[in-house]
Amino acid sequence: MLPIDDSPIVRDGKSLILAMDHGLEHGPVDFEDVPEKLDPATVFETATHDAVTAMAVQKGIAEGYYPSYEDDVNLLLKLNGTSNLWMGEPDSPVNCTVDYAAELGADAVGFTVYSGSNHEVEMYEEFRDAQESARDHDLPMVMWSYPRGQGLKNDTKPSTISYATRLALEIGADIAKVKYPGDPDAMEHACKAAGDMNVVMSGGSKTSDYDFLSTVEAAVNAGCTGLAVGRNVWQRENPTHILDALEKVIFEEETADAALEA
Ligand code: FBP
Repeated sequence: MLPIDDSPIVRDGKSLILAMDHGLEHGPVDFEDVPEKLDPATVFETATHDAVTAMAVQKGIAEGYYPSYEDDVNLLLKLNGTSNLWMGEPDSPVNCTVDYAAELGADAVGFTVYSGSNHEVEMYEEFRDAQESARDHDLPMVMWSYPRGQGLKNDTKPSTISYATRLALEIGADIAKVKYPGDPDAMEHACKAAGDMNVVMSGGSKTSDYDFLSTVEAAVNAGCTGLAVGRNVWQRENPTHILDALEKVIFEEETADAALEA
């Protein structure tokens, strides 16, 4: 872990990463209720909101759309990613090198690691290469730390999430992105297990404004330095409204109630 407070993807020690790699990870099904969002430019527009410190996308989306937004959006280039069509043990092929991410203008790189999968050994080796190359380019490494695989029956239980944050620190991530373990005490323990490394909560499938913001509030109070979110923002009719509220909860440390009243 290196100090990353000066990175553009961190503001006042916090991050709000807008993720849109779902077309690869889940397929176009995630855009069914918001068909206009199939056009990646619409989500880049959302990412120009002041609260968003970076947008996480795959290489092809960055190539096609980032040039029009490079003055207004910080790019977090996701280096690996897999489709939902793959039915084997969790794995995630490397689709982009750090060199090419840097060429595309990335401010940070992202990498999924499925610890516990039968493919863990290869994934750690791929992560090592990417992490060391990211160091050469002075790019922060955001790790989607998702323990998963046939040996793990429950991938959000407290001991799994604290293991996820700790192993991310150990293998050289600068920010770990993890699922919420269900309660604030478990989240607090997971943040402590990460030492001084930043931990951001993963957004998950769409819920109500209040449920979503209260979970974010709980995560921030527990020590999370922000959020990496996709569906809970761009699947909404009005992403600006939820981003206004997230800005209050994450950066101004307001309650979910206060943020929604404004
Ligand atoms: P969401 O906030 O929509 O859950 O997005 C976060 C994210 O990590 C995306 O980057 C990724 O596409 C997706 O979740 C993967 O989710 P999962 O592997 O749990 O289906």
